[in-house]
Amino acid sequence: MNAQKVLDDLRQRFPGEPEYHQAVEEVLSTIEEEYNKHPEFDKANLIERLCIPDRIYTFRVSWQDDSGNIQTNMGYRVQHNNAIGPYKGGIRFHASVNLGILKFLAFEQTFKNSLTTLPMGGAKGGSDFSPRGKSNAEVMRFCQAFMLELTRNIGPDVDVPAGDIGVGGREVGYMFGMYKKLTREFSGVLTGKGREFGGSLIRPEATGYGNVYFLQEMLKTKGDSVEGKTVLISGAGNVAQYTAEKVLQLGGKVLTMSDSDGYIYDPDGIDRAKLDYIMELKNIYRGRIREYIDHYPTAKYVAGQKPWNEKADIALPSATQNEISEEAAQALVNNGVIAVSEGANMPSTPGAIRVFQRAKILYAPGKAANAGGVSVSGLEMSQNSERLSWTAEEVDRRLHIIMEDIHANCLKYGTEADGYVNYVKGANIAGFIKVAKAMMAQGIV
Ligand code: NDP
Ligand code: 2IT
Repeated sequence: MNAQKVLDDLRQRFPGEPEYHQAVEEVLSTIEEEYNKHPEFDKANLIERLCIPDRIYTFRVSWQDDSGNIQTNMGYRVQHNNAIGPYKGGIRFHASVNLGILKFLAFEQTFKNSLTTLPMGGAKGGSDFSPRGKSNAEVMRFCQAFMLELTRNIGPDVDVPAGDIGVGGREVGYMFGMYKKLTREFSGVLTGKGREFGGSLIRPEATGYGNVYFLQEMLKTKGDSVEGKTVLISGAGNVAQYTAEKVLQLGGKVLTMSDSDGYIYDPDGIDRAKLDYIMELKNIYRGRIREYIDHYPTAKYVAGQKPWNEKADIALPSATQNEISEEAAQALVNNGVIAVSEGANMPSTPGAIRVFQRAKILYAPGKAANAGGVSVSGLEMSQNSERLSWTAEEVDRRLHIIMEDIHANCLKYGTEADGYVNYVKGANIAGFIKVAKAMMAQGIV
């Protein structure tokens, strides 16, 4: 394959989807050499079949708001690839959602899920509906209307959705309820369910914990650890919260958290009590991060900015895609950052990645570092299948092993001649090889 040619062709066939093109470009540029070692791949046009989703469902979602108005949103499910297992991936509810963003996420998910060592294909879905500012009743009606359509396209052995931005335990619960009502079947069709109805222990914590376990593995290669390190975290949602929790448990100091309006910087560190406050603020009251400084006035709130200009040892972006620009990456490097590990999906722009790699700092892409979330989703599927539930210790132990395994695979395929580990290359090649072999074995389908 000629990566540039494939990419030009995809850009032409699918215009107006910059995030999808960005994700594909990153993967193709790193797997090209490995791919071309296998002429049989090209003969089977594996690359196009791997880049273009198996199928995409698009539907209108109509629902009634509390004032009696009828609202419409768009709903999508991108089933990208099921060569190694049922389609699997989250659902995102956010005003910014469009098909190109979901195609990038489903593409990334395919490689990520391959890395987890578990049998899961890649998918992503969502809607341009934003739960922000909506009542519980409105969120429930929307989730029900969304599931009314999606039901036909998913199933415990077909496609198993979960949460992502704007979709947490509350939304998964409402969607699960509607699926159950429509199909009269109690099955493990969604992951991230409540503990009382098949949810796995440690699933809420898994993405954040997993990212910090991955960070620990990277630091270990330098004989270093999280203890005593200062840490910048972006976001204040599910991933950010449990990332902060694990950093604190390991003796790190969390300086920042954020939302789409701005960030807070606490020079004394966000300790356990302060994190409890943030969890209550975000998860129960659904408040804004700026409210933090009303409670902790020694902290500052910076409106309209991201935290990357602050000085710290480690950065853990945990909000959204393209949240670290090339300039922000340069600021982090100038301030002496030693490691960047991505809790979010594709938070670093291509320019930012180049800055990190040129500076030869430890840099882990989301498809490796945030794979803990979907890994525990896979473990939730296993528990649902055997109608048993494992202890928190057991799930955490397995999560730990999976993150170590992903790290080892990155080293295997990403270590360069001078010893620098290119985790992007390592993750992409390791994820690719497994899917490619499965696709080759299954013929042209
Ligand atoms: P949440 O909805 O719980 O939290 C998202 C956080 O990011 C909020 O603080 C939100 O702020 C902020 N945010 C969202 N969109 C934007 C934006 N466009 N600009 C700036 N800030 C934004 O989502 P999660 O914590 O679940 O997801 C965070 C990231 O982690 C995403 O990239 C997701 O794809 C990824 N991820 C999630 C996994 C999971 O299991 N949940 C697994 C693997 C990756 P605000 O409230 O202002 O919108
Ligand atoms: O991006 C992700 O890996 C997720 N949002 C979690 C997907 C899942 O199926 O648990």
